[in-house]
Amino acid sequence: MEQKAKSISLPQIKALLQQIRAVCDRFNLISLNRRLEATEALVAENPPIDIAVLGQFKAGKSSFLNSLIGQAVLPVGAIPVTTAITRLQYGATERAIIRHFNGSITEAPLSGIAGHTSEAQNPGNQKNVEVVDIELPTLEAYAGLRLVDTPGLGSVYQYHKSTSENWLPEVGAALLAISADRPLSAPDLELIRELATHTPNIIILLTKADLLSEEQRQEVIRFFSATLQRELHRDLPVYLYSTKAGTAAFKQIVENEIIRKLAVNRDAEFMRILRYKTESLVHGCLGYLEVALNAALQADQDRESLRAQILDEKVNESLVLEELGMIARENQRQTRDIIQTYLDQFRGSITKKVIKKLEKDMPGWKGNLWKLSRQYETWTSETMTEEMRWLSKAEHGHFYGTLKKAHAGISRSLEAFRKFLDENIQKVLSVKMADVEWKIDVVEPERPDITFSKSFDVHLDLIWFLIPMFLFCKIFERHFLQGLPREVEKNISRLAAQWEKRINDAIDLMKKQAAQYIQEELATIDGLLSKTQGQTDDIRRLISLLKEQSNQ
Ligand SMILES: Nc1nc2c(ncn2[C@@H]2O[C@H](COP(=O)(O)OP(=O)(O)OP(=O)(O)O)[C@@H](O)[C@H]2O)c(=O)[nH]1
Ligand SMILES: [Mg+2]
Repeated sequence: MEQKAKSISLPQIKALLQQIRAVCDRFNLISLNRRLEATEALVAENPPIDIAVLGQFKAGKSSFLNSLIGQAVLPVGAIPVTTAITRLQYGATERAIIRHFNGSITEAPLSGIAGHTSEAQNPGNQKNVEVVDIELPTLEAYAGLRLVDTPGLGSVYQYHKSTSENWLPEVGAALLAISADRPLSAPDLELIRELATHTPNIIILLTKADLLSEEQRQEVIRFFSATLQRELHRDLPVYLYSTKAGTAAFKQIVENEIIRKLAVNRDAEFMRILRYKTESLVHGCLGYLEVALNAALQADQDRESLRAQILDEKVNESLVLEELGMIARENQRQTRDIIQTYLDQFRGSITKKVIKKLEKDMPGWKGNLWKLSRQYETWTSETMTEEMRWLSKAEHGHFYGTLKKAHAGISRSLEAFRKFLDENIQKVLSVKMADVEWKIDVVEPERPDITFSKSFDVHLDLIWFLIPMFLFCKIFERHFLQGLPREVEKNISRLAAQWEKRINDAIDLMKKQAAQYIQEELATIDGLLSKTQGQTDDIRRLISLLKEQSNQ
């Protein structure tokens, strides 16, 4: 991980952090928030590297730091003492700055810091101290670093533990203080695991080394190494320390090999820590995204199965649409016949009527065959139009048979579909659908505009100049009269065709309306079932984006 992390530049880190921020916000990953904030602050502020001394209570953390800086600044004692995070860093003048949770900042003399950082003088941190910053001119060699004293873990004071744990995301390098007389407890291992998400620099500081013989020390170190390998599969450097005996030698080693190394390479080390934290955040974020992905996949699967249960074979869109089409077609096929058969019964009476009328009107017509023909044409057109209009107006109520049948069929089919759908929804989602009235309107067709013209088959009139009318007048009159039954039949047939078209159009309209009901209803249900749809792809996209950007 460290190897790969080196390739990420500061702009890439910034981009990744933004990405992680977006993911955290979107999926409400509160647990990553604190770490993310801390890392964002590192990028924004470029603060000194925090070398934190952490560990169980009474491990000798504060004593170690006092020894390291050569000044008894931090309160120490035989009972749990340190109660607030205390940072030591270089400053031109000696001073202590007390930062409170409410944002207020006060200064205190160095001799008075125990009033803020010790359990005895600030019990339960009732003074609301967030952090105490101590500046010492003697720390000039460590400029760019901060030595951080933390409240001990495992004591009766739970908030000591939470104070230190809350602060962990800030850690740059961790010195895990373990008292030589209590080598590597289970909570220490836990702490190492936790630290590994925050820093690449974890060092074990075996304190109170004076309590052990040289042989025992080596034994403890071997024990550390074996346990760490077994439990965490890793090696960690172990340093010995004692504030009671041989301190100078221990101190020199710690200074040279830990502190000074970080001070000299401060910028490179800072970047290394930043990369590590960012990579670790990516890792954490990916972990959550995998969970989110699984949940979304599960939801997709559930949704698919819900969908399949709701839209089973009884609630099948294409089948019901086909059925509607069939009902419509079946009725449309019969429309013409029904109308035609009904109208045919009027053929005889209308024929009789128009023959009578022609017989009455024709004698008044004058002129040659051409003129006669024109008059006959006009007469026929007008008479038929009037007859058909009357017929249409008086009888159209009888044309609606198929329209009514189609309406009944389509309505029935719709009702059945709706019933099955509702039943399935109730069964699968335990939701009772609101009663919706799926009413198919019967749109009464408009009456056709009945105007009939041109009705001649043979254009005798084209040869009118060859025919002397005084001889043939009667013959033509007979011819015209004989043509009338055919005219009536033709016009009735046209009327039937016009009505057929209108009625079948109306049936089509009903079918479309029904289909629309069904499609809209199914789309609504699909919409309900797919509220989270797209999540899966989206999460996959985020995962690959994060992996790509972080070279993971
Ligand atoms: N024998 C021995 N005792 C030590 C050493 N360092 C510290 N002590 C003792 O260990 C006790 C605890 O020391 P502290 O420095 O207060 O320990 P701490 O880890 O800061 O404790 P908390 O702040 O309460 O977590 C004190 O009584 C010290 O005298 C050491 O090197 N050798
Ligand atoms: Mg302490």
